[in-house]
Amino acid sequence: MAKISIVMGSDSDMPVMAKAAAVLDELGISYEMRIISAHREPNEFFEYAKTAEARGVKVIIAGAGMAAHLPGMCAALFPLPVIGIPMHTTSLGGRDSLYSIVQMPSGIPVATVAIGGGANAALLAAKILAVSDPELLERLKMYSENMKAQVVAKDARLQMTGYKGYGK
Ligand code: RP5
Repeated sequence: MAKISIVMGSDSDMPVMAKAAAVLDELGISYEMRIISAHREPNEFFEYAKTAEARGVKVIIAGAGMAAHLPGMCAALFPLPVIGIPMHTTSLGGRDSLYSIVQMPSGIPVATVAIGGGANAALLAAKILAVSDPELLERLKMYSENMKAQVVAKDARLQMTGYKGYGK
């Protein structure tokens, strides 16, 4: 049973939402992934969000762009945590998405990550699950250790090569 639901308003959001899925894959967390538009198919959206709890979903990661109502409407209908990912947009640089998602009225929170922040949305969802899952918590600690090791290795390389020989 999927504990996390990844939902996006359009397949144009996929490059960002794929980053969230990749992190969950790496951490061994089951998830469902859906394309559902709150604006273009409101009845299907309502059904999805109203039944998520009964399907066993514990956290929803919702990504949307422009007048991005999908995360907020998930939070209105789903009683557990919702994490919102604002998409970058060409017209307003993603500020439209960010403000639409982050400026929720009191009582209906959406934990909003950075514009295009797919990986952090997945990590936040994993940390929420880890509150009651000690094995997942250990995997998250290992994830952090691996990140640290990568920075240490990069610095060691820089010390060896100097900036001119560092390359990429
Ligand atoms: C939103 O409108 C979607 O989340 C997407 O970011 C944006 C544009 O959708 P498309 O026109 O690319 O389908 O609902």
